Amino acid sequence: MAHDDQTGDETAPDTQIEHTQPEPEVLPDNGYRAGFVSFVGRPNVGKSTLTNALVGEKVAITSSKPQTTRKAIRGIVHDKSGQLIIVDTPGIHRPRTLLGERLNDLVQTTLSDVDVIGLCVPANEKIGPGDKFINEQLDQYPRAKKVAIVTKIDAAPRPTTAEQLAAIQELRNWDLIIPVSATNDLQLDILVRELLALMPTSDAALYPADAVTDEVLEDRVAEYIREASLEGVRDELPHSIAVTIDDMIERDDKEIVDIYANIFVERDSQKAIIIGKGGSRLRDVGQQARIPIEKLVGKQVFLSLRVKVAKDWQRDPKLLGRLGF
Ligand SMILES: Nc1nc2c(ncn2[C@@H]2O[C@H](COP(=O)(O)OP(=O)(O)O)[C@@H](O)[C@H]2O)c(=O)[nH]1
Ligand SMILES: [Mg+2]
Repeated sequence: MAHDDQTGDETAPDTQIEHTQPEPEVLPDNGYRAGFVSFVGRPNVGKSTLTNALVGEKVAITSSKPQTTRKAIRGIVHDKSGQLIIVDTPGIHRPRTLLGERLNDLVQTTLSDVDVIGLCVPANEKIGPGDKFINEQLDQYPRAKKVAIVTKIDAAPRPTTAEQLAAIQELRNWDLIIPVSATNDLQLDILVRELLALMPTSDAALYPADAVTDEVLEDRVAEYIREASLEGVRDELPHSIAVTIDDMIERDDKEIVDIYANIFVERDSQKAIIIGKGGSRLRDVGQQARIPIEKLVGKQVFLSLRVKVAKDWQRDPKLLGRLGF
């Protein structure tokens, strides 16, 4: 209707054209910076938690289980002086399955492209062979600036953090060494400022001002379900879980979204564990997952979860493809 109102007004067409042009977020040459950073480090050092804390929204799922992160997920941090795109990767590890190999390839490609690599080492654990191995791998990416991030400083007494900072300094000639806590919001603003300072200057933002990730809605929903299903499972089972979404349908009244999802495991015995006695475990998974999903879609959600067996999918090229790897 607005369009009709404006017909006959001679100034209208020009005004309209101007409004459809994307407005440059900032002018060039004022020091605006934008670029990519990837956090690396052993499992459980807090890479995904840090990503979420900096983005201000849960874009990467976290858990104490290994291999929680399986994709390169981009989280976007907006600042008036620039834009930081964080690529959360599965991490560098020794591959044991075809899935493991694919994940390693993904990490390789990601790290070859980023502007900054941040090696995360927790304040409360001594630097070990695992940290040193990953640090040595970073020589393969000469293009990226290297930053050392001492994480979880809330969990260590000050002298311990100080010792860790000194120890990490011995590993290489870092562009920056910084202690932080993602859970207690310690020094995160400084981390953003310092990382931005290491980014290339840019004429404009790389992502729209309201974007927090480039992940599509369905993938984020699938990840929330996988996160809930990792809760309380042990041993090899976390590796065997994959989640796909068949459908997301808004009901006619627009109040409720029906989501149909599959939880894939590799063996019948695992299927029984996921479902639990009389379906009790699966119900818990659904309830847990619904909380972040409803927050994300902004509506009430009805979640239909089916557990299926895809035999040895981690080693099967065809199944890997079907499950999105
Ligand atoms: N005390 C404390 N715990 C943290 C912090 N960051 C992460 N964690 C915990 O460390 C565990 C692993 O975190 P996650 O981000 O999944 O590690 P990732 O495997 O490196 O991505 C989780 O249980 C987190 O809650 C932090 O700043 N302080
Ligand atoms: Mg992670």
